[in-house]
Amino acid sequence: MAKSNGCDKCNDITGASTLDLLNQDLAKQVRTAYDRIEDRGMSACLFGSGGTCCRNCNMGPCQIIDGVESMVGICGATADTVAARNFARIIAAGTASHTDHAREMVRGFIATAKGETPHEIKDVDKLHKMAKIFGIETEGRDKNEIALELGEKALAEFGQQEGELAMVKRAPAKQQEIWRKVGVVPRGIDREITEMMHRTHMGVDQEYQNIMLQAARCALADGWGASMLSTELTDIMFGTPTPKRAIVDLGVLKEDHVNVTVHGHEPLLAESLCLAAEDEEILALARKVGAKGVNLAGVCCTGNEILMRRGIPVAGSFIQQEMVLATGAVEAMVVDVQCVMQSLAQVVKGKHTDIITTNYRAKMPDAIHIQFEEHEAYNSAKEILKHAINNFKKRREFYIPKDKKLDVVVGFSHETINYMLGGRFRASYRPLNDNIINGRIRGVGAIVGCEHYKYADDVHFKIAVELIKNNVLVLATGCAAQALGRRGLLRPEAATEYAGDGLREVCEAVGMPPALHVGSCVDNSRLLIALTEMVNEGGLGEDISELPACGTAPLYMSEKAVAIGQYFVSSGAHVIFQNLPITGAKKFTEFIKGGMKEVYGACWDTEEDPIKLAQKMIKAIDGKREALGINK
Ligand code: CUV
Ligand code: SF4
Repeated sequence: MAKSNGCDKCNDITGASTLDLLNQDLAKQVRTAYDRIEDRGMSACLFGSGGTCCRNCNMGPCQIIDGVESMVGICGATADTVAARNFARIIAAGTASHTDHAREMVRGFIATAKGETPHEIKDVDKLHKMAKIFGIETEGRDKNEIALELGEKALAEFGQQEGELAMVKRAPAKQQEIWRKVGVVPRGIDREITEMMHRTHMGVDQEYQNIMLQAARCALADGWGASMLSTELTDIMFGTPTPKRAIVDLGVLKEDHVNVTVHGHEPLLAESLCLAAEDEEILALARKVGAKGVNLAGVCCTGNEILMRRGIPVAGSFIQQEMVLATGAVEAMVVDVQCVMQSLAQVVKGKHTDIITTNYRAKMPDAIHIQFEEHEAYNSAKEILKHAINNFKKRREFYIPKDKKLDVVVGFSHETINYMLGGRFRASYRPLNDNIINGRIRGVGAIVGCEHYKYADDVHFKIAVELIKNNVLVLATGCAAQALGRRGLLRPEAATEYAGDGLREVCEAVGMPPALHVGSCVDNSRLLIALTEMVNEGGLGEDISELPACGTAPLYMSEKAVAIGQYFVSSGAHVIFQNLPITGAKKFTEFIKGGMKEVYGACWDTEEDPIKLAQKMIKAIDGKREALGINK
């Protein structure tokens, strides 16, 4: 890594271990996103950044300047149309990613119900709850039979053409009414994505408000459809997360073990690797090459999935994926889909590490491909691990940062939050609502999404501390949650160290951290349910838009984060990002940041400065408190 790189730049964002690693000779040759941004020598295109570059047809590409008559598109498209189309396509791509992930999970779920995988139906309680939502008879039926019917009904939701997605009716009644009135209830998951792509084709929908109606429907198909299906069925199969201690740090790699890092998103592969890593044959092979065993560690959202359910440590988040490999201590990085940098294969050049792609949908030059077969999950996983074990003896120079391992408490599914606050005998959100009403807790702030190279300081940490200090309970997912973990905010002690008096009191009484790790990106659907339960518990208004709650994905990188943001806004939750690609279109920006509020009771906002962003969140929360008459 280049000298200047890092040290000041990724100092805070990636934590002390990264800094330690960067100072080692072996890491200095590795090139990362931080180096590449410096080497590019040009800044991002203003049209692209502002959302007004259109290449939707071959008369263009057209760069549009708002308000300059000669600078509309060749077809006459205005800045507002182009920015809306681009924004909507980001949402469609994000939704498609969650959808394709969810589809694989549902297929794995069906295979599991049929007894064709090494997994089993673990959470029968949740199975029954979901069966009820999907109108499936449970009385006197075997769990696998129920699961099979649930899986098939879930799979049908992707290709459904008419009607409403089943889980829409989980939302607060008033929210559903709004959606029906404006016509944005998702009909079928794939249909909404396809229609979005069609409507943004050249010469179709050219009214930004109308484009955004479909964008909302598409995003809702993600939040209340694809993502929620993925979360719930994954929970039923692999267990609903419960609180557990774990570690998030580069230092989780082990000198005397075969280190296998799992990176990507779909936990079918990762769960199979977890099972296979305990296999006697695998352990024997590991011992034969002189290792004590196989050490699995997660990266990105796959990391979150196995962290939440199994307490498997996380080696690094998105922006650290190259640094994990820079240690020279990883035998294989096993990847599936999403958020995998193409640079990984270059980072390991000359090292013994293999990048193993495992999914036919996602291959990379210079990586090794071992197809993960879901019907042969266990054997596929063993084959992958055997490959890694063979690399162990080839390990040469390596460096694992030591003694900086940070403890975290994770596993806060919405059921857990329920149980934790409500107690053993009456799991409920009542105590949370009561604490919000009596003012001990000011409100709820969600910090979700990715990280990227752009900001030197730890944006997530600063926002979280500002919120916690002001008695806002933080719920976190994705790489943002890992970032908070690296900075110590996912420990119960953090309440004593950082929280305002009211929040501290509540956290100390229950023994919970002031920032709760709720899961991966698809698990943002847990937040939709948590918010809904708060509404249903009473005392805080009739729908999500009345709750003292606000969300942010400050360092968003992925298109998925925009889809998530939009489904929160369309569900009534105010969302603030650091920036959005809309600035080149004035009326569209006004609509996104204001007009949308009249439709959904919530809108988007942007703020670059992390502290000011947090203060905006607090202001939004206070506004809701005021309206509820509880802002004493
Ligand atoms: Ni799905 S989407 S960088 S791994 S959170 Fe991490 Fe989370 Fe963003 Fe990707
Ligand atoms: Fe240009 Fe219109 Fe074609 Fe877009 S659709 S590239 S604005 S001509």
